Amino acid sequence: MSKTAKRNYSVINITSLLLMLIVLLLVVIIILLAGYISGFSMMNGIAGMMGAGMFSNMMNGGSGGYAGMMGGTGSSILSSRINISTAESYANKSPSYAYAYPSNNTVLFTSNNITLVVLAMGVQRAINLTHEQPPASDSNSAGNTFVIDGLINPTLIITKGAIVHIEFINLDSSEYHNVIMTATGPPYQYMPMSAMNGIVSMMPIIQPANYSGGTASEYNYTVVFDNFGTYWYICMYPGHAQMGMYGKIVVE
Ligand SMILES: [Cu+2]
Repeated sequence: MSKTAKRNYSVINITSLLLMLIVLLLVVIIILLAGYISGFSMMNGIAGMMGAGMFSNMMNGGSGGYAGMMGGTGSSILSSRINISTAESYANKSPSYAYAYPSNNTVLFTSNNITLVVLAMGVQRAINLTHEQPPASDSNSAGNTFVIDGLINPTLIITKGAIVHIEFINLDSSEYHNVIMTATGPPYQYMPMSAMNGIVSMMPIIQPANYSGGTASEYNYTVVFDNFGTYWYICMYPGHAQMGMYGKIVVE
């Protein structure tokens, strides 16, 4: 009797913790979206809180807790602008240590210091840029995709302990996107909150590219995969991961 009660109590605690995280995430996403739309300059601090503080502390297993939220190293990693033509050239360019295999849609990384350029865009633009097809999981013609080293939503094979410098660029003409890493695989819901379970990295959702102005938004952050296993990179914008905007990461 008392055992059951105890178990229920701990389940409630975990549930409320998850709820708290979800609410916090939603609030930050909403504030960020509002900030980008209005060009509100205080976004530096909030982006920093999200990108450099809370989640990177969690992911590094830092004992700092929420100290990063106060530190605010945000401005140094806030999204910057990149020329669209430069960004598009990354669609078919790979570093020497990245071996892309179109036959099984896989990229093998042989370095333990990796620069990973992740481009976000609609599936048709991805096909036009890469001349490759998306995997079956993202066959929806209205879907959104990641382009990495010339492939669409490829499986990434990286070495345990590798330092991964992510350069995320939103090349979509109309949609907001981001890329986060998580241990939770598909299927994802419209609001992909299951991804919060086993979250490895987090970043703000960033605005679409300005094709008439010729620039796109870019956001950089670094992840270290310290454990063997399977992870996923996904877009947290509602509906995108559900429709297939994700790919697998194998750490071996
Ligand atoms: Cu997206």
